[in-house]
Amino acid sequence: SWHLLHTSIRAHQIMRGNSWPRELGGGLGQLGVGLANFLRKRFGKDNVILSDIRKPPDHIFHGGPFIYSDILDYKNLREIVVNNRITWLFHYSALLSAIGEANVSLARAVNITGLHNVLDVAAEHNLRLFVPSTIGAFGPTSPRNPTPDICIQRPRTIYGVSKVHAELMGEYYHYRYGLDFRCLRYPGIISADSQPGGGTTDYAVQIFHDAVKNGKFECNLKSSTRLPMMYIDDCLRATLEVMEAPAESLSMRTYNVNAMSFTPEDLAQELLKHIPEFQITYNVDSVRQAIADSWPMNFDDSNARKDWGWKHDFDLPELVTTMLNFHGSDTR
Ligand code: AKB
Repeated sequence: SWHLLHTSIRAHQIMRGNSWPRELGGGLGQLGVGLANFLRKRFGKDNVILSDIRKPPDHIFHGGPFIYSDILDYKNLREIVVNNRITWLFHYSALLSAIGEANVSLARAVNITGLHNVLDVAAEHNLRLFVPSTIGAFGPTSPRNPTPDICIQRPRTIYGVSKVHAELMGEYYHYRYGLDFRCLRYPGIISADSQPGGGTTDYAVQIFHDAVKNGKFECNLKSSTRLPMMYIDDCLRATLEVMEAPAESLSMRTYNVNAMSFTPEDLAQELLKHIPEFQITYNVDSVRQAIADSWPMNFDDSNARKDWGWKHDFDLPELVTTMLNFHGSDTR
């Protein structure tokens, strides 16, 4: 739907000022608001600016500075950076894997042209730039179990192709122009208070909602589909940690990060420990299944652990307890 699309595109640039007390950011997508809150705790409310092309809900608007920004409008980006003396930029705008296949030309515009604008504005104004990549940057010819940082990357989705492009362009700008580009390949991110939209790993968010509300869930991936996953708190912390890592500690500019790997069946078993009547059924979506079958099953993030000390906090049991606590308190 348009709303879904709208939520997941243009979602979030967040920029932070080091010496100048301004950050600009944006993003009303799955990760943007959580990241803004997280950065605001660390750097101060007024030092993070959230941006999107949509009108934010009241509680977000009142949570700190919010600004209109269109990733496809270069002049608008430049004006924001200059007027607010931005120094860090987090760029989250993207159409995700499944929705990208349904909107290839829009995905190409947002994921590729949008990235070009961000790279140029960051290089021109000497910004530190974070761009998330994904397990979706790998494909059927990549080693899947485990998938190391450096290996064949021939994804078959526009999302994956655009993310490989982002990794390579960011690294190119780094070596060619000295851009301080930092990139993490995220696994599927599971969050309680924000919804993803149009991804292949979305089932692992929706299952909690449906389990608590209805005691059952219809899964659009096969029961045995193993994918790398991470709880949002780990994801936000990894993002800040790599942004704060001393440049000398980074032997690369694009790192895999991971926490756990599970199948829908594993997740259902863990949920059954808390909700004994829970039932899962399977109605496979062929587009999502084909995508998932081409992605890593286990993600090797040993370089992140070695170089800048990455360590996840949440494994499957803690993930399930935390998500259920949230949804439980939500429905009380
Ligand atoms: C998706 O499923 O498309 C995303 C991702 C893993 O990048 N959540």
